[in-house]
Amino acid sequence: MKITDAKVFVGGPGKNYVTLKIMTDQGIYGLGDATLNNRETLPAAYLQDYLIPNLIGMDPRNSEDIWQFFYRGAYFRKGPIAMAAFGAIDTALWDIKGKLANMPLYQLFGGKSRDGAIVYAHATGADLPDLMESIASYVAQGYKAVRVQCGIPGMPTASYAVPDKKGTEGDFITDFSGIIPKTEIWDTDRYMRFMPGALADIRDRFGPDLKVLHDVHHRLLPREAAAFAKAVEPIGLYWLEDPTPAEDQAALRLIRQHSTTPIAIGEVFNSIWECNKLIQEELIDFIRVAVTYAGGITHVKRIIDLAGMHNVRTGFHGAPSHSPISMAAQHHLNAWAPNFGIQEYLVLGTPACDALFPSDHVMRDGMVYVSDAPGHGVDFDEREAARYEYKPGSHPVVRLEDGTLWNY
Ligand code: KDG
Ligand code: MG
Repeated sequence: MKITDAKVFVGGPGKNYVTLKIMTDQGIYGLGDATLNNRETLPAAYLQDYLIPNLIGMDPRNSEDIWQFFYRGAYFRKGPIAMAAFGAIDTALWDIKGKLANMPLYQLFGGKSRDGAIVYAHATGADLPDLMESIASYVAQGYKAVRVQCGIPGMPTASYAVPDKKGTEGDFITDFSGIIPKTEIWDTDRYMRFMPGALADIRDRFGPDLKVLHDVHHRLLPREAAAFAKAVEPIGLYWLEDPTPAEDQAALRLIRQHSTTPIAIGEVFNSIWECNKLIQEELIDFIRVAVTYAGGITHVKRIIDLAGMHNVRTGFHGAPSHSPISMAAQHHLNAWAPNFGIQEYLVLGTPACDALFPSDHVMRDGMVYVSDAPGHGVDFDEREAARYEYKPGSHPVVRLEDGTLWNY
């Protein structure tokens, strides 16, 4: 069996999804996702210019050897651009393998460990009453877990992932007006004074059963993060995410020494080499990597197995920049993984997205039920794809009030 051709498409409804289609001499094709948010053209170029010319003629069944060929063969290893490109190839090859075996991917991993996988939604508000309404709407839809982000009184601009006006819906992460970023202003003191009380109010209003998650988005220094994790301990968060940037991994020891609040980290990691210490020292409770830019199914499966040995559960990244293809790969891993925790999930199921990526994965009452179709179970409509083109966008940058650049 041989790979005969591969094509890359960039575009989609509301996002620049990078979709890879690998064709074979047996008529079977596989689909992968290399969407690196706001840097989408880079994995697409790596695929087109270097990887696809090497793929032609390879046997698609040898997905492990192909992964090693690209990873070791690049000489310069890792990095989000390369790992997104390898990840898309790997996911497409697993898709082909599933179609050849006439089995859904979860069967190739070891079968189902659960009926459905719990997901969490994003509730957000310009202020606390606005956020309460947003949480209530997700609870009414059956969600059992909600990530909560709130505007901070006195903060000069909206902060991470919240609107500046009440009742606003939308993408507060990517600004499609161009590649020059907008600036958010951050004030740690205001955040530290307000957020623990807001989380306590949310717990009072929604009771003990709702799983409440909160994303600090790398904004605190290690000592502040330890103080914050300690202050919110009585609230019983399901997790506290990215309390401090994880380049400084020793900092996580300080948080652990001061608090038992569960910590989730890893959405910016792209390899096992960035999380092996955190996992082996049991400094985190949830690993947040994504199939999209952590090297695909082959590499993420290694991370899951390492995490399982150290009581670390999965909580894969599922921001709207992951296309339904890599989300489906995660649905299959979530159905199988013995150490599955939770899945971040934003409703992609708009009619336009469903038309571009048809599938029968089901999200109901805050749970995902994985498709039984062979492979990962998501298709790609090339005629629909022709309606979209690449739109430049950017993440905001963050500064302190005195102008100092801070962590987004
Ligand atoms: O591109 C950046 C987003 O993926 C990130 O801001 C989302 O933190 C995020 C999350 O938890 O989904
Ligand atoms: Mg996050």
